[in-house]
Amino acid sequence: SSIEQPYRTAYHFQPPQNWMNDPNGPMLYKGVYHLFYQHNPYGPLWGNITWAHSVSYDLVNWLHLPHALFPTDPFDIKGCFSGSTTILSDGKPAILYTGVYSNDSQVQNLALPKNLSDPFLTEWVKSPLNPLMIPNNGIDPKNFRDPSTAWQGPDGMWRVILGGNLNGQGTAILYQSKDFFTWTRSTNPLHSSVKTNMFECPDFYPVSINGNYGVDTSSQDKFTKHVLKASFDGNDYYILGSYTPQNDNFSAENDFLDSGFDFRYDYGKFYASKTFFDSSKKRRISWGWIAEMDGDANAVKKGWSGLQSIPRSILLHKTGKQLIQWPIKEIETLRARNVSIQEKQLKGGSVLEVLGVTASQADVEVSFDLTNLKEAEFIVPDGVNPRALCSQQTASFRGMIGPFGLLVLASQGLTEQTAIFFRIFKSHEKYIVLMCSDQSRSTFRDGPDKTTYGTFIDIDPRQEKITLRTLIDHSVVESFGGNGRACITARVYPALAIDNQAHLYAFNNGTVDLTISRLDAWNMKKARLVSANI
Ligand code: DQQ
Repeated sequence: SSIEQPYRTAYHFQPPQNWMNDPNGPMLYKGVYHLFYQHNPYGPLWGNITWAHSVSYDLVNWLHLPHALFPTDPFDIKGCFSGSTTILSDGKPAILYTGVYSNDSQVQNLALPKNLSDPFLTEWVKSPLNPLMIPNNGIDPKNFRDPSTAWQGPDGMWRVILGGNLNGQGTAILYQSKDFFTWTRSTNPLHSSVKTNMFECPDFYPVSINGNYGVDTSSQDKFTKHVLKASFDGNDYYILGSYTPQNDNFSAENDFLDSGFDFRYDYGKFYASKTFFDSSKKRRISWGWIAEMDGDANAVKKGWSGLQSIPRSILLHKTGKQLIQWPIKEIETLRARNVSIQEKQLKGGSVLEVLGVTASQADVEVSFDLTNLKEAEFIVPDGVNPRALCSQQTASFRGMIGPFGLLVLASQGLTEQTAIFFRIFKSHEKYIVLMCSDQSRSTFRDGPDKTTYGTFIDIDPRQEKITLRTLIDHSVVESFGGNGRACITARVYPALAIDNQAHLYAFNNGTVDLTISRLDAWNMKKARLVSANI
């Protein structure tokens, strides 16, 4: 079956078949992790949007349950769109989700567990009071969706945001409620942006300043900043700021995409993500949807579409200026045989094969030591688009310091390869680190989108090593550069480099030599994803 399904993943979350998009309502409830997701039960393309439901004890192995919400009522007949869960004051969970009327008008609805003594909360009941929020006063009825997890202010009132088009601006619309049933729209939205006319799947939560732990959405902790994430133009962008619950003022440090502030959870293929607070391990975890890039006809052929990212822990970086993300610890339980390389020189223009690992299903960590920074090429980074720079200067474009990094899902002889690499430049007073994920040679097939991705990372290479962690899983490559300061996820569809025909290399296509201070690669075991027999 792996020959017929070379792109099916081994340790990423996937439904047994058919279409999946946004993660919905992730939560931990009484020791069980829940993940709901946007799903088409009847086919591999978007449609018939239903909330599918899976549960786990470790966020790695999953049990697929019967679907939780079907589009069967007038207030959701055209789809049960995205939404979130909130653990209410009495400890009971509630779903807020978007329903679409037959005329495409969008509203927000509530659903509650049917039986709280069912440990998996299999059945959900839509509230007889639905819909609870309807588009009014300047809101475009077709762009009013995706309620966030709600949070409680010091006054005991619940707050929730949803994404909307308000007078042509992307807006995080704010609602308040005493009892979670009756919701009143606040006069002022939490945030509006002229950079887009719509926010999808907004998320709003505190992150601890100088703390190595996550914070509950309703926390009154003073040593926090707030993150506002919004999905638009195919990316998940975030901004930081300070939030005052007394007047619901979110004072953002900048707007989305202000010059110098292109902050994204991921600079590759990653969308409509959602976080939740894991109270058992005091961490905030994000899930994101990783779509296909191989066209509808091939999705129909293989019978499925869409992955979820490996769940990531999210923290504020010690500079306070950006977030850092890292694959949850539990994923390491899948690590099998380990190959390790230490203090190995990688001469300019050389390639080193990492042998002894199943390179189609692996976890790789590498750190590079650069000694001769003086040779770095000069660049004036202002106004330079890092993604465009990565597509011009691909992995085969010889530089001074770099490109160096990994060649993953590579075929024998390197006809096919996905290159994740760095280049170091110098500008007037500092060094500039560029991270790229180059898919241009990922397959010799013509169909797939082979867009190259890239970003600058705020690292001083004089102070620290350049590190890369890459999770490789058949048709997805998730890379974490600079200890989680920049993430790039890519979908790839190799024709040769599949299963045990895949190879892994470290490479240095710069002129200056460097040293691999350490490289560890692990075969990854298959996660158990099974369907409940109900
Ligand atoms: N997907 C959902 C919407 C959301 C969009 C529909 C984002 O609720 O805005 O499947 O991918």
